[in-house]
Order: sequence, then C-alpha cells, then structure tokens
Amino acid sequence: MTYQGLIHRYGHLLDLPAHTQNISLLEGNTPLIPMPRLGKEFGCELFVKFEGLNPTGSFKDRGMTAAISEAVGRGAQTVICASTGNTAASAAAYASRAGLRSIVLIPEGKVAAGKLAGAIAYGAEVIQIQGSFDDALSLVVEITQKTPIALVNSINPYRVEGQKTAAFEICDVLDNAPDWLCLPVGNAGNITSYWAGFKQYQKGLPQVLGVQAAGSAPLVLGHPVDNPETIATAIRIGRPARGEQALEAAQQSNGRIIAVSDAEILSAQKILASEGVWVEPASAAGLAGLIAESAFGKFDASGKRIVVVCTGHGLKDPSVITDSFTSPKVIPANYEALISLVGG
Ligand code: AN7
Repeated sequence: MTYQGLIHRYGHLLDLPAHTQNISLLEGNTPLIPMPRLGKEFGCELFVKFEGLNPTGSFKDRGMTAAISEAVGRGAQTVICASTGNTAASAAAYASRAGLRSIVLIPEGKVAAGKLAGAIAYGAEVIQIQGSFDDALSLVVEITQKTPIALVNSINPYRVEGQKTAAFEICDVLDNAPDWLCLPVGNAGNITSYWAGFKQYQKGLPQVLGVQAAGSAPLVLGHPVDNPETIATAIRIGRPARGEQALEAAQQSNGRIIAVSDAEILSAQKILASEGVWVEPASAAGLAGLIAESAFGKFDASGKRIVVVCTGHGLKDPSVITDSFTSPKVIPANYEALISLVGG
C-alpha cells in the first residue's frame, strides 16, 4: 500500500484523542542512510537518520502532524508557537493545510533564512521578539493560557507522541534499537520523544548521547543560560522546556549529555557533506559529539551500531556555508578560459 503518513502508519501506537483529524503531508518514513566510509573510522556500523527529508525540511513535521491533527479536531482556529525556525515552518505548513491561522514568535535576527522564508511562504504571521527563544516561549505559554489559541510547541504532549515515530522507524529498519543514538538537544522535545518511543516499542534500548552547543548548554552546565549563543541557531536555547526529561533519558539509557564547540559542529557538518549528506549546523551536533567523545577516549564505538540523527536540511541555513567561502570564480563564457582553469 502506498505510504500515507505517520498517523496512518503508527497512529495505533500514539496516545491521540478520538477527536483527532488526520492532517498529513506524508511526513516521516525518512531514510536511515548507511555511512560505511565514516563508520570505518570509528570501527562501527554507522547510520544517519536524515530528518531533513521531511516535507518542511526538519523532524518537526513528525510532531506537528500530531499536534495540528489534534488541535483541528478539537475545533481550534488559531495555533501559535515560539521557534528558532524549524517549528515555525512546520507549524505554518500544517496549520495552512488544516485551514488554521498560525502565529509564530521568533528571536529577532536569529533565525536562518530558509526557515524564515518557509514560515512566510506557508502563510504564518511571523512576529520577531526582541529577546531569545526562551522569552518567546514564555510569551506563547501565557497567551495560550489566557485565550483559546492552541500551543504547538513540544510542551504540547501530542508533539512528543508524533516524534516517537522516528524511534519506531529506526527499529523497523534495523530490527532492533541501535547501541547508541546521537542527537542534538535544544528545547529537549526530541530526545524525550526518542526515549519514550524506544521504551514503548520494546525492541531494545539505545544508549543516548545528547549534544548541546557549548554556548547554549544549560543541561551540561546544570543551570539555565540567559544569553545563549551558537552558530547552530536551531539549538540556541537556554531554558529547555523538557530539560528534566532529557537528563532522565540520558541517565536511564546509561548515556550522557555533552557540549561541543561551534567549530566542532561546523567540522562535523563538513564531514557529513563530504559523504553527500548536507545538514544544517545544529543537525551536525550529534556527529560532532560522537567524534569528540571518541577523541577523548570516553567512547568505544568499535563493533557498535550507531545512529546519528540529522534533524534538519542544509538548505535551511545556506549562509553558514556561503559566508565562510569566497564566491565561485568568474570566467568569460568560452572554452579556453574553462580549460585553463580546470586543467586537462
Ligand atoms: C534542526 O524550531 O526548537 O531538543 O523552535 O531545529 O527537540 O528542541 C528547533 C530545535 C535540533 C533541537 N535540530 O530539538 C524550534 C526548535 C534542529 C532543530 C533541534 C531543533 P529539541
């Protein structure tokens, strides 16, 4: 049977109310790409779960199909979220598909071009906040407590329900959970969802390596960060809403949450691209964490089966690449100029 989206495929395993009306863009079913060349360097069997191939270019679509399907079924007319960008684009797309109004609050000047463009293209009312993601999140929590507007951040439990499906898919492909799962951590909805998904699916449990950016690492530091900074703007978050659950997932899985520098993130992004997988900076944090842990000898990957979750597509944030390279060379439109540049 042709693929009909996540609620159709896994809805029986998701705790969604009876009023839920399936709103889908055929999200999920993303590839688990084998990375044999890179895996060889760690002596492990390495896979990338490429979530950038979801309809709006990030893993957020998994939770959004569930949150919007529930919201529209209960009669909501307007949805709202705070976002570092990907949630905004996803909420806008699914809300439009459901015929709902969407409002997204983003930190002024700190959202990557592809995400902002997406949110606008899909029809969201985009509001920039003179503050951080965390400030925006407090505001949307307040307005949804005081009005009928529905909250679609991952505080919304249906977001977590939807995002559990990524764990199900990995187990379906590998037959079992991997030994390790490495992924970026921002507001901590995704790590919470994966852990809930693996526990529910009963195909074994991975050890979980959650990775924050060093300038935005409240879960590593053990306290909130008031002015988070990182080139990986997707995870520029100082007060993760599901921080406690993220720490629990790391602890229960006998894994850990670590921080990596922006330089390590960009280096991991380059390595992934050299294997044909271009992801946005935040999405490279999982691999950056794996590399750092291995280099410090804290991690013996040999013989293990490891899944690195790449949460968003490189096209979301093209300026990270174009800003750091000189422009391509310009030549006259003739063969002599071309061959003299390229060489025989
Ligand atoms: C590419 O869009 O928080 O730990 O508002 O876009 O579940 O927050 C995005 C987060 C990782 C972190 N990778 O996931 C938002 C937002 C990418 C992301 C994360 C985000 P969570």
